[in-house]
Amino acid sequence: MPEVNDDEPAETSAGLSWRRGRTVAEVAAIRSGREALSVELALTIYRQMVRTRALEERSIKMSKSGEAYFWIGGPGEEATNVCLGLQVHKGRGPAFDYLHLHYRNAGAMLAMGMPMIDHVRQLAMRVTDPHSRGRNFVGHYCVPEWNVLPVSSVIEVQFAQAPGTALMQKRHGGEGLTLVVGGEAGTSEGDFETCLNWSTRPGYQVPVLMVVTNNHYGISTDLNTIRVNRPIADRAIPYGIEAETVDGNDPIATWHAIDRAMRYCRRERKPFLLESYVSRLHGHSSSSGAQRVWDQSDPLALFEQKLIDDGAIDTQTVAGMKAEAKAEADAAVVQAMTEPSPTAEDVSTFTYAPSSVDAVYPGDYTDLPGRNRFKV
Ligand SMILES: Cc1ncc(C[n+]2csc(CCOP(=O)(O)OP(=O)(O)O)c2C)c(N)n1
Repeated sequence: MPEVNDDEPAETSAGLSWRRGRTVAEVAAIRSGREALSVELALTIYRQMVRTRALEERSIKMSKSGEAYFWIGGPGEEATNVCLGLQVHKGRGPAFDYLHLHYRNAGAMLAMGMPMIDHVRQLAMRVTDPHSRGRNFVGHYCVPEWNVLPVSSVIEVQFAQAPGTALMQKRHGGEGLTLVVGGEAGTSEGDFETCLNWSTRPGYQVPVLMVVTNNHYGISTDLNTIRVNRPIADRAIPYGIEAETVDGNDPIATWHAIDRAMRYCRRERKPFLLESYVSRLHGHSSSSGAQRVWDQSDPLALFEQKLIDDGAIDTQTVAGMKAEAKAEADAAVVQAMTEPSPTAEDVSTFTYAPSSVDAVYPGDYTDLPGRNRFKV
């Protein structure tokens, strides 16, 4: 299984082409405190962060221009998302990781290899949207081939579901883990406690990696008004769960924190809680205006400056990479807007998966329950 998900060929990337003209031998690694990443990996992460930001900014523009009616996403969470997506073991079935995501995880999905256009198709509500056929909110991904379970708008339910896939993985054997992601406000819901509890039952500890992206706000509610001033990660203590906090705006620290947490879950077959402190650079969603917030740290700008200062990249290459990402996002929008919308006829299509053991809806269920039964 690949250690890093990076499906695109390196030679098509403006981010790597600059090396043809110069050597990076003198820049051995990019450091943050005691931790470091190879230049190669740091540039891969940076490029995926640039692509994610370009997609998010284009998505916000779509919501403001009327090409889409609602936006929610993760500008400010790129470092955490990309480091997650690159380290997921993607595939179908219990040998691979299961993902119960949040609605701010575009960066993780792009890093795993999702084409930008599939995000745009959902945002623009096109029937070509492979996640929901144009029926769900943006960022509500579903990819059976990669064990990405449908994202729920109802926050935190993913935390109640996660121990289920993890239990199945533990029974199956191997190193597959279950990744579940959610915001800090959602941890006030009982579903979060359910995850802590059901992942630690005596004799049934399961490999769930809980990632809480703490952006300090639940829509407009300040975290300090709803919780004692303690890390969410401390909630692991009474359950005996291993936990860590990390500066989610620092991709180097975040990469290693995720690496440690994933190794622990894969090998020990036990849960881990990682709290990642992130920024919220465009407010909650388009419903609150999605204006750029300027008083929060920008993980992309910070990492970019570090790479430049350390001599790993130059400003010209940065500009090229950004232009390439913007063009990729623009092309995705142009293409998606030519594609058809869903029709009334397929409202009920794919409501339930076919099931040979379902007595109520056997076979391929494609209609509403009892629709014809009560017709006179
Ligand atoms: C069960 C439930 N309650 C309330 C909402 C409305 N709601 C949508 S997003 C949100 C805030 C969630 O905040 P947080 O968990 O910190 O995640 P963030 O959006 O900040 O990433 C709320 C309350 C919801 N979707 N589901």
